[in-house]
Amino acid sequence: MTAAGTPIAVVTGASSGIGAATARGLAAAGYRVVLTARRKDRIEALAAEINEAGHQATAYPLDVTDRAAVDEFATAFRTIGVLVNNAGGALGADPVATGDPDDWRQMYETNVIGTLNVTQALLPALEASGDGTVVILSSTAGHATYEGGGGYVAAKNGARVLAETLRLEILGRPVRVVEIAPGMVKTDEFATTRFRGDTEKAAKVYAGVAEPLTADDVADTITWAVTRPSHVNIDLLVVRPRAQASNTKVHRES
Ligand code: 8X3
Repeated sequence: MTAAGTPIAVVTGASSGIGAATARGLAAAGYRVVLTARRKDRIEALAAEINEAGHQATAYPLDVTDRAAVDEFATAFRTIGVLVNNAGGALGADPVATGDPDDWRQMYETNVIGTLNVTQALLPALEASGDGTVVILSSTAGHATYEGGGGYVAAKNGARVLAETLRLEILGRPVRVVEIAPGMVKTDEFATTRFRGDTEKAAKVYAGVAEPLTADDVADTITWAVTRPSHVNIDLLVVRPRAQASNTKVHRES
């Protein structure tokens, strides 16, 4: 599936936001990127853009929660250099007392089981490369909770634990496990999806914040982490905008 010598980077959730920016960043860094997401038209357009820029990209429509589809996808690769588990997201910001269990279930399914599916399926190819890197996009929500964080915080804690446990278990094998935990990042879809299309509620998340992080800022940290020399494992990188000191302490200019 690749020209000999060009390492492959698989990016999940590559149709928008951090995933799309990471695909662009890794392509520019010399990887042949494989873009996966459910939205075929989006990843095909992005692959075309990357190829037109003189880099290498292919699109593969994939739902990371569909294990059979993920296993089928994995058969296309003998070796892979990098896997970026970015697919995921938040649904709702309700208190624990009234949160919808279906939202909790769905968030666990995408953020944790989706990451588990793709990581399990591609681990042999990552190991076969002799120098693989698994990146897991958790969140600052995976490190501290906040009111209304509920199911999202629980799911991102799951993603963090997956990263930490995998790193322990594959010690001695040629695969690094990198956790990237972004704080407030303003992307086209994260908050709008969380509030089910309510753009007013979504805008409030960033109200008065001079410069939330952008998808490019996070992509930059991911690209930096995976392009360190093989023996350097960036275990965890927490990245927030200067205006955010903690999940609940944000400087807003009125
Ligand atoms: C996004 C950070 O603060 O919305 O992963 O939970 S937050």
